Amino acid sequence: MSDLNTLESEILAAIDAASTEAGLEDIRVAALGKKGSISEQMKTLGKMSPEERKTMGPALNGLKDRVTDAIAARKTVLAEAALEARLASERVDVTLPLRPSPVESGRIHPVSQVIDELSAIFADMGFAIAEGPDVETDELNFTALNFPEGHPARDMHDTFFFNEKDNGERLLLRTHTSPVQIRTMRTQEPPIRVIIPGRTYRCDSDQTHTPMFHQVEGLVIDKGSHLGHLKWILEEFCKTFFEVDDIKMRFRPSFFPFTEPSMEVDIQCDRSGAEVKFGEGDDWMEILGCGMVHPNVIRNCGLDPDEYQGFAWGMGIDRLAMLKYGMPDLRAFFDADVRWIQHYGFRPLDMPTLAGGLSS
Ligand code: 2U9
Repeated sequence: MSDLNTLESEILAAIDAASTEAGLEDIRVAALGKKGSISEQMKTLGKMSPEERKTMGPALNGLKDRVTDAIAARKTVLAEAALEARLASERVDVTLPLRPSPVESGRIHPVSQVIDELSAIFADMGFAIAEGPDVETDELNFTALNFPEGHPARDMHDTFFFNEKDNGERLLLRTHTSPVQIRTMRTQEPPIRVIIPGRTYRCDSDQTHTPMFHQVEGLVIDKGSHLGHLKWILEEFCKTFFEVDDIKMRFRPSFFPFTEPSMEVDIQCDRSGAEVKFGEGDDWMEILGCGMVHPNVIRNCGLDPDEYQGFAWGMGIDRLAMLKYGMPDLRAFFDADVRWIQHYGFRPLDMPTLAGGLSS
């Protein structure tokens, strides 16, 4: 029996000293495997007298159980230690600053930033975002929008035309994103609530005009839409975009072929300091144009103006960026000068959201 006690002490000591699961497995095989030290002892039971077996049987089974339990307990300890070591080695501290990488050095262009911001704002109001081609037909860019033949906007000095096609059709670079609203009204059943951000082209170039610029137009077509809805939408947009709690707006009569009545909208600002401030001051800044969609335009899209009505608005995205972020010259937007984008650009991971902040 003392031999068994000695054997047990030796095996339990080896189990406690095991530092790896593989080493523990070797100890298990050496003790409990086919030729293990305890297994060999078990094999002698068959040659013992009944009297001896009465004592040795329970003694050997007890030894086997205690060694088995000790191995299982040590295995759990080693497995937990291995997991802790792995977790420690694979831990990532997400609060560490980004390593200098393209994500860190790249910048989002202010035009892209403003498109993301206004898309988040109007999406929250239930607007879809529609797109269309930059190369448009004369019909979609002018005629369907109630521009009469001979209208000055149709002249070459304002619009970029392509050479006349064999079938007499003249393609052009769209002068506004309005053709996309026409496409939408001709393909989608009302109610319609869309905004169309995109590139537009006009033959113009100075500190505040470039041949290619960006516009966003919005359109609502429904059965009971009215100017009160338009006013609310524009007020909510301006307050959220300029990140002010309140903002005065002024609606002045104007004229556009595609809207009647037409209005130009100014917002309250303070230009007395180095930077223009919005939502305060006694000055005014023109920000957009809008109006009720002209019945002829509704008719040109196959809808009955006695059944459907709506309103639309348009604003310059580049202008919004200049007003909000203070760039002095529109031409620099498109010079692809990396110093300009490093200064005025936005960090790619700072995605504008209403909840998280537009220009955080
Ligand atoms: C449809 C019907 C009506 C879009 C509108 C304006 C007023 C407007 C200018 C603002 C500055 C263009 O970027 S800008 O130069 N736009 O003032 N745009 S209403 O009205 C539409 C559009 C499509 C079918």
